[in-house]
Amino acid sequence: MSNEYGADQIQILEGLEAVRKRPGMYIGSTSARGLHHLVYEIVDNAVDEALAGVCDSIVVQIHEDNSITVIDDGRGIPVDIQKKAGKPAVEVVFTVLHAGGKFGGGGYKVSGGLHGVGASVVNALSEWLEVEVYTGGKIYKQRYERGIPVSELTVVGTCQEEKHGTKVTFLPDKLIFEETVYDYATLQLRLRETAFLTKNLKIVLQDEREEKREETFHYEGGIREFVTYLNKSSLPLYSEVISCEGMKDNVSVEVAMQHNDSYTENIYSFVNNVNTPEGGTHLAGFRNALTKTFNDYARSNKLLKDNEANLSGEDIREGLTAIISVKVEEPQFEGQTKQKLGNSEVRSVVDSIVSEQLTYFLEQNPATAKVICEKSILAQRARAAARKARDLTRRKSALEGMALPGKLADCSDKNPENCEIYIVEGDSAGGSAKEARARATQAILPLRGKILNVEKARLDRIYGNAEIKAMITAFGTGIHEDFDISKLRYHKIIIMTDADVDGAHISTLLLTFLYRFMPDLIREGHVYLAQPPLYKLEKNKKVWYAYSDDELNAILREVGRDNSNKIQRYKGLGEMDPEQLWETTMDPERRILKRVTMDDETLSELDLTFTTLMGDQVEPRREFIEANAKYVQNLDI
Ligand code: 28G
Repeated sequence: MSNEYGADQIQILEGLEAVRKRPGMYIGSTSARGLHHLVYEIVDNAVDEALAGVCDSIVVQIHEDNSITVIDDGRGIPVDIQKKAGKPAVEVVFTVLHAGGKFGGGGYKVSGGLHGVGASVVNALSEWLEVEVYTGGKIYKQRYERGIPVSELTVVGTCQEEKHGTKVTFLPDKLIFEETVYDYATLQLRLRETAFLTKNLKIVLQDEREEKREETFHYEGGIREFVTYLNKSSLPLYSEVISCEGMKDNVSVEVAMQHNDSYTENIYSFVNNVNTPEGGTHLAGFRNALTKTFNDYARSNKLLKDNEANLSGEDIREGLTAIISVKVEEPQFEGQTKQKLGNSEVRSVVDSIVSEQLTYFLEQNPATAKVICEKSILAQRARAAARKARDLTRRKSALEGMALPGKLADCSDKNPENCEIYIVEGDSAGGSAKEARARATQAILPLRGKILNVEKARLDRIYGNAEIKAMITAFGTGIHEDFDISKLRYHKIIIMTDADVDGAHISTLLLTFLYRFMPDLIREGHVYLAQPPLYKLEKNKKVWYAYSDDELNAILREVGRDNSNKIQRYKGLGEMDPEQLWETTMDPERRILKRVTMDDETLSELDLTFTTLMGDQVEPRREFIEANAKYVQNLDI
């Protein structure tokens, strides 16, 4: 390597240093999230090649040491000397900040999001990185350590003349990242999403670590298949996926949608393959087209009578699963988290393409059109009923003050900061908890049986549900637009359920309710999961409690395993007497609580993962919540 330090070199070193000094500025964070971002950055560059129509397969490998390899069969990053820099273009791509993205040339730049900063940032944050380019029958290779080239770009071998592509391998720097172990499920989710959004692109994910796995994501139907996939846990209302596709003023638009029998709206929008959880002009254009087109159709086909009000957008979107994917050459992102598309021209492009093609679809498919209109009319009526029910409870609470639910055993302390409420499954466990509690600061609200799944019920039923009403009044905050966190009556909301599958299901449903109706409680860290023990072990009048199988085994190793132990496996909270419940699960000095924490980014992403990608499957949902819940032990000490 040359030892001369020109102005260019100095600039490059300064750039690398800036990235290593403030990694968060470039990849968001140095937590697990940032670690996974490194992969997305490299994969995004390969996807750019696919979008340019010159790459149809990407392989991602997780190696045993948690280094990552990404291989594409694109054109290969150019290896010829770039005039301006006097270096191979590939070296420029990996060492010069912001040189990763590609504009123009008929392609779109994928990385339009917050951290779309490319290969040089990944390189700077890697202990080492190796790039190989296959082109013209030769294999070129260069290696970097913490972003600095440690070899020239060299020909290291030959390959078939026709072979072309790029291979990048990197090891995230342990000096930078708090977490350096890759999570298969996280990469799987993202790569599957990318494959859905890029029709015909094949993405292979391989895990070479202990639990070897390999999966291929390849969807010839693109976002149409995405919609089918999202709807697989519920019943579609009609068999076809409706789709629109077009290009106008250099904006490309793809939309796919299908209603299911649920009551929630699941619309996901993307700009240049990047999810926009806050929506923007593309979503606004879609919604406008949808509302207008369905009202026009319903009126002209007499499904809505002259004296009936127009369907609202919400009515039409009830139970709708949709994907909106636009490609824009220079996307502008707005809003606090820069996740909202701002380009105003996109609104009318999406509106006109969807209006025109949806009108045509409805005319061609009158049976389906009728099903959707009828569902929307039902939604309209239910919404009116829900409004009435809500107005009634509002008026009630204004007139009579909050009447607390009868089942609530409230605490005597009136300072919310000191107070906690245990939401307990079942009357018998509720009874034990009422006896066990510290009356001054701990309130108990027993819930009976399975709680309503708010994802599967209309608003009028949700507001009418006794358990949900009890929680809303006990918390004191109100919900939705009435929500006021300053009125929260307990700063800890503790969900206490049996340590079994049913208990896990109930706590998942409760968290779903809180997430949907009072997300700020989770955001602000007020929500906790109690951790009841799984085992009680007695020997020579001494007692141990174990909260996991590992812990039980550790205790057994310590005290010795013999016939004089009487190990008791707790099947439910109800099996514990009040004293045991206090000692193990409720005493602030001794208990373990899990705080459910989610940052804004997780909360907005949650929509896609939580509701639909997991659907009715309780286990993955539970795992997701657990992964986002942090242990808080002996909180008050
Ligand atoms: C495997 C992991 C990640 C990539 C390409 C291909 C080209 C390219 C990448 O160009 C723009 C142009 C020259 C510097 C473009 C090849 C046009 C013609 C490419 C990847 C900037 C970058 N031939 N494949 N970049 N250059 N794959 N995969 O990164 O001046 S990046």
